[in-house]
Amino acid sequence: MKKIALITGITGQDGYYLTKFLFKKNYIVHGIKRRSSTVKNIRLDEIFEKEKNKKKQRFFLHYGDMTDGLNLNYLIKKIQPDEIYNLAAQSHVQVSFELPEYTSNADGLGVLRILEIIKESKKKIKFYQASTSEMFGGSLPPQNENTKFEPKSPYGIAKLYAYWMVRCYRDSYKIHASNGILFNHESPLRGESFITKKVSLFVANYFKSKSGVLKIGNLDAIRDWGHAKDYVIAMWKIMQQKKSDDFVIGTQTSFTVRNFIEEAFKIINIKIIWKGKGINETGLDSNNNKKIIIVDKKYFRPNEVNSLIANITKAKKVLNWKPKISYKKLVKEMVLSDIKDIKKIKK
Ligand code: NAP
Ligand code: G4F
Repeated sequence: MKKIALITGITGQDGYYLTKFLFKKNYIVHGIKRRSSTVKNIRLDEIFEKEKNKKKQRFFLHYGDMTDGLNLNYLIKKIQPDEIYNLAAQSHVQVSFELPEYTSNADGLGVLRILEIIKESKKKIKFYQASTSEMFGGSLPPQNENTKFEPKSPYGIAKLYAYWMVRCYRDSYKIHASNGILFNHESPLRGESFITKKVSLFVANYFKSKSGVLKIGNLDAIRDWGHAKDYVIAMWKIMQQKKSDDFVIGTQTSFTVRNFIEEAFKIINIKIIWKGKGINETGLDSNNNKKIIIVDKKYFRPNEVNSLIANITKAKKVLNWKPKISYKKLVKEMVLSDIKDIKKIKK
């Protein structure tokens, strides 16, 4: 019997990679997507194309929303999944300061809604929650499963609520429910308002046009950046454990936003020269001294998480998981993919 997976947030970055991975493992995949005024799902287009001519359908999409309990109840009862991967979230930290109530509803209460449905289900359904290193917030790195949580954003706090609900339902009702506490992971499919994609897109455009200015926030923030393709394997491995549990997933490497920018420009053979300090800092193209990076207050957050670096000792030991794609490879893949996309549009 093929296993049935239900993925919320299937239209997101991780949804794409997880769907592809679960097909390899012979799953039937159902996904929940939100209604929107456009029909395009750029990330899912490729999967649609490949799946549409298959004799036996193994890919199904349903309208739904994490804020709509009735709908979630209807879908889970109808689909009867073996595993639910809850990837749906308002996932942008800065946006969560502008939409704190909505973020809490979708990212926090949304998880409670699904756990309640699982609790009442006759079928045993396993649950994976997309928890985040953002929950560590102000706690000093390296962070592992025992590090104190000190979230600094409405997003981090909503996710922490969800994290504890998962633990509560696991302990109280013996539900197989796990938290994957994932550190930042990126790919060519990353949303365009996250820093890595914002930079790779700018670099690709600059390569083509030799013009433009990149407006940026905190250059000194430190992140542990991995590749989404590696991280969805960890999600699946967490789900396959006999006993549900919580795991930190990252690379154990760390780089600043400044370093990410330098590394991305290196791909197109440009060295960045930094001038000035703080809000007045700028980045120049060393070939022509053109100012191509400026700091803009608009991108500073009301409260910043300065440094996130994973300690993945437990994941290595229990899951036998470690990342395969290096930081340098990730940056290169993102920049080259954006250059290729620009060329396609120009054709
Ligand atoms: P993403 O690209 O932003 O995707 C989020 C997905 O959630 C999209 O499919 C989005 O739909 C959907 N969504 C948003 N609000 C929803 C709602 N109210 N109801 C139903 N669906 C909703 O995020 P990602 O990078 O793939 O991350 C996946 C999950 O892991 C998220 O929960 C994120 O918070 C968490 N996480 C991510 C990272 C990371 O570095 N990527 C690290 C730790 C944890 P639309 O396409 O319609 O917007
Ligand atoms: O790319 P970011 O927006 O990611 P952030 O805030 O770390 O959150 C991501 O990772 C979390 C896991 O730790 C996820 F849970 C979450 O869903 C999301 O995927 O920003 C990274 C850093 C921040 O310190 C930010 O202040 O880059 C800094 N930054 C500097 N300039 C900027 C910018 N971030 C963005 N988005 N845009 C800027 O212009």
